[in-house]
Amino acid sequence: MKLPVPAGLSCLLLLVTTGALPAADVTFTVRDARGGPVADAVVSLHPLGPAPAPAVPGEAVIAQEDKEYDPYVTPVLVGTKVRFPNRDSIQHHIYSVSRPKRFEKPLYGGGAEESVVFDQPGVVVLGCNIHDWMIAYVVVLPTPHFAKTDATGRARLAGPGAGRYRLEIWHPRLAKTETRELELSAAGHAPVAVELNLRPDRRIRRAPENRTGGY
Ligand SMILES: [Cu+2]
Repeated sequence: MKLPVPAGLSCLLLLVTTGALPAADVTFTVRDARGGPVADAVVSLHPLGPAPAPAVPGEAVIAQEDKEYDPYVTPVLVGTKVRFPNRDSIQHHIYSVSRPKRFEKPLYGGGAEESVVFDQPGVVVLGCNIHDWMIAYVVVLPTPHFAKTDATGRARLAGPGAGRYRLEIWHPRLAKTETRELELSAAGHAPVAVELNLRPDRRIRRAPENRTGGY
């Protein structure tokens, strides 16, 4: 090799020889048809080979703050408990009519918290009975290998290890989840570039702030 060996590579070689090679990360760049960055896209890897040991679901938080849900999109592993703290001084009323999880958390006030366990895979849309513009998505996945793109359209997924995977890409403005196959080597994968044909943004904008009512 003519080039000097980077410090990271020699470290990698050491790990190979000890058999403790960590799974390499996979990076994604998601753009729309005009080349603009796409935030809030969920990328997930589903093994096509033997099923790995089941992962243990953790917890996630979707706050109600300043009369919005935060975050807008939350990918979780099946079985994850999502907490819904109300950080406003007013009441909200969370509901979902989505098939994977129909539920309702009637009016509860600031400082209070409810929670829901999402036990079926699929996309769950959250609304608020009081504030029409409040919307959030819980993307419930049967795999722990997922990531969400940031404002620059980038996501980094902690590598699940070598093997063949189905890559799924979901976004609120996609008509249908996109899929493709991805073969990961022990060294990971070259950065994956994805272009999405998104539907127009029909998100309801929040009501003006000059209302004098109690909401
Ligand atoms: Cu609300």
